[in-house]
Amino acid sequence: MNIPPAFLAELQSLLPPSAFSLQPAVLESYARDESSQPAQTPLAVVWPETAEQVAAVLGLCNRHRVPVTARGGGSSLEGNAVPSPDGIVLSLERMNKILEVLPQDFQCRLQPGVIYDDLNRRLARDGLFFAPGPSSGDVATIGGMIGNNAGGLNALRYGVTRDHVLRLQVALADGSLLWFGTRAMKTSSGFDLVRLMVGSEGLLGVVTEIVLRLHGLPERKTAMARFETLEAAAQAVFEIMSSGIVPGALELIDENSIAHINRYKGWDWPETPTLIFEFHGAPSGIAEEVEMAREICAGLGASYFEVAETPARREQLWAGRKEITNAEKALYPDHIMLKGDIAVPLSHYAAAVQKAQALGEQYGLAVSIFGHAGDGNIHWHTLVPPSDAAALERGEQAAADLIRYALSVGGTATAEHGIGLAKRAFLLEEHGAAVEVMKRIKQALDPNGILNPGKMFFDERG
Ligand code: LAC
Ligand code: ZN
Repeated sequence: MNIPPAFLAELQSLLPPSAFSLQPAVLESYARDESSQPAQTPLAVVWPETAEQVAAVLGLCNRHRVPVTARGGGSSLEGNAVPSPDGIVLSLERMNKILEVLPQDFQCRLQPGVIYDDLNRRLARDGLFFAPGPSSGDVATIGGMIGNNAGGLNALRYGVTRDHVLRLQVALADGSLLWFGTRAMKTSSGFDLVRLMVGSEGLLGVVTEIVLRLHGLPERKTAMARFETLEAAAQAVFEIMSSGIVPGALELIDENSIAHINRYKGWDWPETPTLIFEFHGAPSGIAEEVEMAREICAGLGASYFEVAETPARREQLWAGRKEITNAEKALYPDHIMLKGDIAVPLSHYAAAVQKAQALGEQYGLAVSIFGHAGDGNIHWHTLVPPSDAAALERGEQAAADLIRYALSVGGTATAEHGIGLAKRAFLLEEHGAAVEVMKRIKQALDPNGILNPGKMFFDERG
């Protein structure tokens, strides 16, 4: 479909020519995200620079019933940022200013297109950080993290994105622009519209300004332990979390994930189940926690326990962990990546890891298992060649089985990557009749269904 002429004429009168493009090569570069979901070429890409422009573009789309998909860094993994059919992309990447840092309030105010790592480089000057720690922090924007309620490596101790958002300025589908929330550290005033927006995947409005809650940068120590079996590593996670330690990070990486890291980086880490820890706090507390973790790991037969003694070694351990998905994509560029991003209550974690492994065997698939173990969050990946229809079907079935297992023990189908296109089948399974309440909220805020239609719910117009 071509862009409707009346819509284009109004867009041209609303924005300067530098703020949008219809060029095929540009449109093509916004047609996908980091998932294996099919690309969808948008009718136009728009780069607003102010909140008022965002609101005006939404109002225009609403009048012309043109779907609009808001986009941050495009690092989403479930098709969340793939444009809706016959729609435009609203890229927030030019709204990338940190407007204010308020060290005494442990807060900052910023635009949605600020990249996670850029924000933390600036905040470090004031001894602060925004904690969640997505692996894609070099690309992910704060607006995109809010859209998907992103987690990450440090969510275990500090909470996910949702736990850090105090105030949001939001453009609604009707073109209005308003503020939700408060800068106070607590409130019991009214419905929590901030939390409603966080994780709404661009279906309820577009965030144009943000006030975040920050933490002081802690002292930290990174450690690594290697185990003979995945079962022992998973049990160590459970015992460490049960011991009362609250690590800054506690990550599990299976032998297949390590093999991918090695091939991608040219490293030779032993290919055996591994945990990476970060301990945060006062130096004396950290030393005690390191020893407790060392003992627990030894009790479970860990063959190796290393405390990273230099910043370079610490960086290396985390670089390996953060690049697992990039490594898989680089090593298997033409393959389809099927994923589970489940989380389960902690008491089910060790069993869930075993289930994830067993499903690979049962379906004859090479799987990699890693993730934010302390959160009970498992990333399960399998890569299949697109030409192998049978493997694709087995992969989809195995991923679905894992998700259904997570749901059966009180867990979730998507811990931190959102529903997007890929996990729509599980919304109803997870929430039942509550999905009707979600749809009523969607209907109230976006009656014409222009905001990222086709995502989250199966029905084309939300
Ligand atoms: C990670 C992404 C896949 O944790 O969430 O690396
Ligand atoms: Zn993750």
